[in-house]
Amino acid sequence: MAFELPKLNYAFDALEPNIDAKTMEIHYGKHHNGYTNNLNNIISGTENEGKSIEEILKSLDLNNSGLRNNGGGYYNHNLFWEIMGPNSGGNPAGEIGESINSNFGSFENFKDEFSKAAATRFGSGWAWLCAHANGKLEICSTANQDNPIMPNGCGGAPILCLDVWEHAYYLNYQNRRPDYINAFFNVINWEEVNKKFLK
Ligand code: MN3
Repeated sequence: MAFELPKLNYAFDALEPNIDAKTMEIHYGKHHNGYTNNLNNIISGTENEGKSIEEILKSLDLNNSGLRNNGGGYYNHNLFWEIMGPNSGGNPAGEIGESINSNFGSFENFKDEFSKAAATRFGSGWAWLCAHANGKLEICSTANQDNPIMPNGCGGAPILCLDVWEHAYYLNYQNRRPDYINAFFNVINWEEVNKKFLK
């Protein structure tokens, strides 16, 4: 079974004005689709064929750059589309809201720390919020298409992520990554993040 580009739960223009339709169309239809196809070609006929993407990435050989970049690209964007949505944003409610308050002091502190991780990631990469088995939340960032479940990651389960590659924002924001990071908070689907947290 080959990996499939997951269906988007909303239209390309659903996240406007925070993320524009053209960026969504290219990001999903070209970039994510490309990672998916490359991943399938790379694992075809290897021991990784038939494994889940999580299994593949947890046991990844970091020297296998093709699998690292495309497997990471596939997994990371799957999560990214899921944790955004229209009519979203605001302050997180439920268990994740309480946990953010107890781990970071307040939602505002969390937002500052997460934004800083995203803004200071040099070049291309991702910012993450991860849940550890003991309930602790951790913010981290990774380069390129690396992620927290790879052998070089923080070891937590990713429940929220932000793509800070230029392809994620350049059409609309050009070099203004901080504006894009701010806008991202308007489209976070906290209900979905809460579901992932409870898992
Ligand atoms: Mn991307």
